[in-house]
Amino acid sequence: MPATGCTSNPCDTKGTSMCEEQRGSFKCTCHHGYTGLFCEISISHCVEGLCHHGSKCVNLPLGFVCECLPGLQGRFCEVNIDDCLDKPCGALSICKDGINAYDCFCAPGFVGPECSLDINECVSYPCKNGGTCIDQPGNYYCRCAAPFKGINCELLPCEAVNPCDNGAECMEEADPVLFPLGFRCRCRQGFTGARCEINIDECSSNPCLHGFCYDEVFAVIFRAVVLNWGPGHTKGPQ
Ligand SMILES: [Ca+2]
Ligand SMILES: [Ca+2]
Repeated sequence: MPATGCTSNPCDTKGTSMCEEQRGSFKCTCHHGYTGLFCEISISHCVEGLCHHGSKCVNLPLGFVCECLPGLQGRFCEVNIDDCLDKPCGALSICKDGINAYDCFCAPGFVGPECSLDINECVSYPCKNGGTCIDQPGNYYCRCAAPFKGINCELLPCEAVNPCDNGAECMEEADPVLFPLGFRCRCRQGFTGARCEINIDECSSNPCLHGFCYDEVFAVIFRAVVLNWGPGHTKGPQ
């Protein structure tokens, strides 16, 4: 039986602002956000995907509100709060931001969910030839026994970095008293010093009698400039 008049309260109480009598019938005047003959239909402002990242959309008579999941903010929950801001993975490791979460990609030498655990590399005895292993954050250090060198004390002195200058030959020496560094340098002609780093000045003895002396790299070379060529003068070697 159709409703007649407003006396039977035909209009939806939530969506209706006023009921008008209309000659044996009625007219429901709706609040904003409601429609239908009885103002019983709520107009939905929420459409699929309006609130980001799966946050809940709550329909209101005059609009909507997004109830953001943790880690999100903004009117549409579109802002992903940076969970890596406080460097939870440590300064050396890489932090990848998630939603109210983060993933850590640990730098070499560290493990754990937040890369806070230092690997003790010394348990695998990386130092060779009697070297002492010292564990360090994210790394380790080998204190080598003489004469070995290298990151893992795996090299003889001459194998590490040639310690002799000017093309000198490096020779391993086993006597730790005479050669505490474990090597000596056999210098090329014209050089001296423990590492052959000194270029001998062959001109210092003034070998050129009547000319200029040029100190060169490998030998004494006399370049005499004969000023007075004649009897009584000796021509120097050229
Ligand atoms: Ca985040
Ligand atoms: Ca370590």
